[in-house]
Amino acid sequence: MTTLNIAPEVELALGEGRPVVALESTIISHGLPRPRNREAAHEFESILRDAGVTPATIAVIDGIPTVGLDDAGLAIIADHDIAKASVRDLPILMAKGLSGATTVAATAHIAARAGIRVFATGGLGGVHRDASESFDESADLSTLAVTNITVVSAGVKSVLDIAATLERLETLSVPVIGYGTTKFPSFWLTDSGFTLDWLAKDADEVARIMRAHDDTSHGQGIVIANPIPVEKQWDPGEHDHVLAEALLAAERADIRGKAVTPFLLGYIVDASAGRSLEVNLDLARNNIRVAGDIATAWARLNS
Ligand code: PSU
Ligand code: MN
Repeated sequence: MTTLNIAPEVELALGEGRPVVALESTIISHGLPRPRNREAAHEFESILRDAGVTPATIAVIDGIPTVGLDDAGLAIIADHDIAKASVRDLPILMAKGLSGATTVAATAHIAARAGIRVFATGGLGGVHRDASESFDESADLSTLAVTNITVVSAGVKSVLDIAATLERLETLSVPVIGYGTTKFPSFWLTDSGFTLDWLAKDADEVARIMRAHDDTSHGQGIVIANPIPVEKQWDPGEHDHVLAEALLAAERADIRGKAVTPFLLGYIVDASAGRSLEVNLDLARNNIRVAGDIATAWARLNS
């Protein structure tokens, strides 16, 4: 991408081999309600800066894929109604000079082009529950199959078919590694009931896996599954009940395509009177801290 706009501080950090973490913008524009989303965008960056890591929030601004947003850029993704952009939307936004918030797929794609190795998000997209009929599977998965980046996430949301999502990641040869545990989380909940084959005991071990992956992979990514601590998870009873309601509401309203995930997230925040939102913010912070540690370990390993 010749038209990539990389912020000077990000370019400098990458050039000097210092740690950089990419951050997603769809979580800000479509995943969190206003005005908390703008606070969150700034807070997410501060968590990294406080840890000596350079943040690179990614979005398309006026047609230019941008790596490292300034305050004006953050305001565009937080306060304006902009497109949710996956990888396939990038050339269209670019040609039309439009802005868009990048999904996990598009963020990973742009970050990798910029030479960033570590990326933090809330939850990955995956296979939807009705996928055998709707064919709705997030491009997050197909993109991670061809994009060498390490993504830290709290698993995938329980709105998805978690078993099918894990199967697809296996088929796509994307390693899924628990951070300090083999329990795979389901976003708001610490344990989805699915067990992973492998865990990494700390950030240094993840960095060593990344190095070995570079020698053996065909260019796919790595998923680090980082559960929220159990004392901070959403109440499982309320979770089950609100989730069932949200899935029914999406079906009744005949929501399809890229509107599905934002619809479910918005419904769940409202129906839980914001309790799910606090958990969402906590798990994102938690992922960002771990991504910062991994980026730091990666920089150390390569120094
Ligand atoms: N998970 C979240 N919050 C989000 C998303 C996922 O907890 O905002 C967003 C991410 O940007 C992810 C996208 O890449 O939803 C997946 O959308 P879809 O299911 O349409 O592929
Ligand atoms: Mn979809």
